[in-house]
Amino acid sequence: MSTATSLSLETRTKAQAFGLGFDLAGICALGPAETAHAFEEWLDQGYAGTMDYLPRGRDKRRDSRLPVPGAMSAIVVAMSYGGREPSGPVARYARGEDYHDVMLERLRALHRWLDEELGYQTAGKAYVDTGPLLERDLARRAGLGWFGKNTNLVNPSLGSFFFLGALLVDVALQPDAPFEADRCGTCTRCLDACPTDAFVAPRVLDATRCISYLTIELKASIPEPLREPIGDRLYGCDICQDVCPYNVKFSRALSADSPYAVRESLGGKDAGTLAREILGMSPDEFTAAFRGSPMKRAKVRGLKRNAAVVLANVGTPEDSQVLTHALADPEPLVREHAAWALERIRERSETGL
Ligand code: B12
Ligand code: SF4
Ligand code: SF4
Repeated sequence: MSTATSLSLETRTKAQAFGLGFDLAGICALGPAETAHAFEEWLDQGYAGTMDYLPRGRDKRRDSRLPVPGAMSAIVVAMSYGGREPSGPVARYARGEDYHDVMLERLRALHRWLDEELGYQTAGKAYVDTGPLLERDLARRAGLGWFGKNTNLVNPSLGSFFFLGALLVDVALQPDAPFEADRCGTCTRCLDACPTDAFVAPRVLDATRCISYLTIELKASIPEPLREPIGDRLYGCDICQDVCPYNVKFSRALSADSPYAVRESLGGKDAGTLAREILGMSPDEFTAAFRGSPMKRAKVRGLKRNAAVVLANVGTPEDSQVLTHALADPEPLVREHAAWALERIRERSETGL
């Protein structure tokens, strides 16, 4: 018997996942989510805000056997998106190619490989934030890490700057041991660092206060009291991960060929430069600049809204021109934020703040 075939299917599957470029891989059995109660309570408190897809998929999220009928196991993977690059106006996860596309393609390749290994077609489906699954719950069960107090899944030797994905299959694979330890200990750095006080308690995030939600998921006006704490963040936020000692110590530098390396349209541009460029973009220019980027999610109107908030916080009276131009934007959302930003810049220049 060759060495390759003497290894278990589970070991070979994980080796194949590493070969496809994933940084962590583990297996868990599907079933009721152990943290279903935390999810339910979170929804009931209204912390999901306008993310209606979360309550819609409630039942399936509670039990991971439901999304794919007949599925028994999940092969859960994680893919690093760096962490050594400087923090900036665009969250690290969104600087390069869209992780949904990159990871789904690789998970589907893993599925095809599994079918070939087994010699028959298995039923299964790949998910990367694309369906009703509590991905962090699955990942902890598959041994990939623990729930940090900032709610992110943290791995002791990779930190938390990684995406999660799962391949659900109708094959009974031997599960890995779940990650039982809580390695946060007495640390509270993430909770203390959040500029919008979005943590209600350790591991409970009021998403409606989170900059990531406000700049990406929220389609409407950003509540005024939260605009200033957004600071220079144009899209997403990394603060509660930047301060985590596990990221400080164990996050990785992106390889030169990583699909998550920063795209040209973002380059090393500072927040003001980017905000000005975005406010001046036509819909076609926006499409060209952000083709294949996760930043498309906010749409041009959402990004212009965010850009106005950023300029309100870091801009100078010289930015009045681009903001005045935005007062004629076809979107009322953009006009409203531009008007507010002009007023803020005027106030700041008067008070010298
Ligand atoms: C909705 C959502 C958001 C919302 C809400 C986030 C949140 N914390 O709930 C918003 C828009 C704010 C958001 C932001 C971000 N997100 Co997001 N998001 C999701 C999504 C689609 C669902 C998460 C969800 O179900 N939330 C509901 C809450 C209740 O669940 P939870 O936060 O996962 O918490 C679980 C545990 O913490 C535990 N738990 C909760 N309370 C308690 C209490 C105790 C005592 C215990 C023991 C456990 C426990 O149970 C919960 C349910 O399993 C997932 C993809 C997916 N399908 O799972 C991505 C996902 C969680 N996001 C991801 C990322 C990368 C981000 C950002 C880093 C992006 C950015 N830089 O801007 C930020 C991080 C902000 C943060 N501190 O969490 C990654 C996280 C990877 C990781 N290492 O954990 C995911 C998995 C997407 C992916 N496929 O990679 N996100
Ligand atoms: S991502 Fe930013 S705003 Fe959201 S909880 Fe973390 S530090 Fe707070
Ligand atoms: S900063 Fe501290 S408390 Fe927060 S996730 Fe990291 S180790 Fe846990």
